[in-house]
Amino acid sequence: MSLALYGHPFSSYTQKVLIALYENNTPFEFRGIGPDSPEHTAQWLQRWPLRKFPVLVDGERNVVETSIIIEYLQLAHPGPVRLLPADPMTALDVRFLDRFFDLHVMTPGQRAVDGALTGDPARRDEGRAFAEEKLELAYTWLEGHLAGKTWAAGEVYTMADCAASSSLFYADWTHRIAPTYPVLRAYRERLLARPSYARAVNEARPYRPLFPLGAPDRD
Ligand SMILES: N[C@@H](CCC(=O)N[C@@H](CS)C(=O)NCC(=O)O)C(=O)O
Repeated sequence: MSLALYGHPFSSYTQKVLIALYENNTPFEFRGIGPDSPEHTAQWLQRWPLRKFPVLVDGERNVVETSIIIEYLQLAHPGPVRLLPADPMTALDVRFLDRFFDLHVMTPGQRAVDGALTGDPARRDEGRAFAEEKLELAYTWLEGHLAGKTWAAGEVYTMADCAASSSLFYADWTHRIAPTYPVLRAYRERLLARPSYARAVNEARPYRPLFPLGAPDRD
């Protein structure tokens, strides 16, 4: 059964799933959502009226929510890289960390982006202030958690690192990870050097002018 992914190359959650697909070299068709392909937008909305992307399509089946998509890929289209460990307790740690990056890094970052997208300076400032406060809490916790680890859950690359990649990428653009967090900065660099994520970042490069807070000249 052939796979298709509806999403946008510059979207953080789309990238989270692209990383999982690239890690295992899983064949799929990318169906970009945007003004250049209104047919994809219409199909996406029909498949998932809650208007969130990405959406994975496997034959007749629509799979939504990035963590579920990654777990689905491992169940239905497994490859050599296991993103969910076989040991249930280790898998629980991975799921917790995946939730951490989505809820405590991606969500505040999105709030800043959404505020800026309104075009209202007051909402832009409010979104940014919210993000800065929440991201500082997350950065502080991660600095301690990541000490002595290569990847989020230890020595093995997992789904948590897929979630970390794009959330920390855009979080740093929104509220810079200060030099006082050397462990977290080094982890972000390792994520960026991973070929699966480097590929996703390069594919999204042409869209950087879309970042409403202004894309910095790095990464
Ligand atoms: N919890 C969802 C979040 C998906 C999400 O927020 N996607 C963004 C794109 S990065 C989106 O659909 N934005 C459009 C909107 O919120 O209207 C997941 O993990 O798939």
